[in-house]
Amino acid sequence: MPERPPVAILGVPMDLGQDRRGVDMGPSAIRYARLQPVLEELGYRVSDLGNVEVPIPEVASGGGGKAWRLRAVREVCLQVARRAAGAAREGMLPVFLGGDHSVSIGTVAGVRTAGRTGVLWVDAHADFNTPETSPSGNIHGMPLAALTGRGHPDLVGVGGEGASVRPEDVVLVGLRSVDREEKDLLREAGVRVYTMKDIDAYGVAAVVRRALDHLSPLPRLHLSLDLDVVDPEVAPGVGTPVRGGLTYREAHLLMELVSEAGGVTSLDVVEVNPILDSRNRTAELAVELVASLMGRQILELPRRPL
Ligand code: Z70
Ligand code: MN
Ligand code: MN
Ligand code: MN
Repeated sequence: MPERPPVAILGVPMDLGQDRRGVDMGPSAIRYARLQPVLEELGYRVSDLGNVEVPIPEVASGGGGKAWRLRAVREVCLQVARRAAGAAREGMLPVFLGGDHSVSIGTVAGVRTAGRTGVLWVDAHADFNTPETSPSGNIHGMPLAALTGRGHPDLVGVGGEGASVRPEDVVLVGLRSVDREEKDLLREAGVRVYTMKDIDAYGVAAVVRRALDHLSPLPRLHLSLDLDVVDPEVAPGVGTPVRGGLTYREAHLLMELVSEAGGVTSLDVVEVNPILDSRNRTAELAVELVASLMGRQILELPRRPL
């Protein structure tokens, strides 16, 4: 991967994976916060591929039993996967703008067709429910389970035959809200988890180093950034706020350290809800965090490690 691969922005204005309106406006809010010019100032060539077409909840087809609007979510994710696969195979670095986190069933299924993909899932939640374990029936609580081959066959099947990612290629960071049966699934799957407690105890730097030591041998790295990982006092514009999240500086440091270690080959920015936000703060934070991930530094000087 060259140092500054061309970037492709793809919006997925989907709010079907949960039941609060507004997250469908995430792509607009993030574009309004100047994502493209900020990346261009960092030296990237950027094409905005526009949005994938998404039905509104009023007309979206259901059919999932204990997974709301399953049919419509699957259709959207199939489109997303097709676009994601195209961008990744052309050597572009796709940046996907959600939408709720169910969009990642499509993004990861697509990019992994270009090579075995490690997934760094940065989120207050584990998103590891199946329709059977989910207390809500909301598909945005299921994407990581589906990607590792668990849950409804129509979601697992977005990635074609078999699972999109191996559980041992997944690391979760920032968790602080996990459902009871979801915990059992996480344990059985054997994915790596660093909770907020681990961050409190060892610091972001140690956690990121461990996570990347584990994932960096793989040819591709996908970062899935759910803005609700950041503390709601800093990032209020999310559908499912949970106290005790990353501070402003911890969130930036996480991105800066991933960047320093060689960066990512694809990225999701999800769960920004402008209706619940205050003056687009959360979208602006999202763009800042992407900038830190994509190489923005406080000081561009050669530095000596401590
Ligand atoms: C809960 C559920 C969730 C994101 C909330 C919440 C899941 N575990 N995921 N926000 N991104 O309903 O499954
Ligand atoms: Mn999530
Ligand atoms: Mn979340
Ligand atoms: Mn949410």
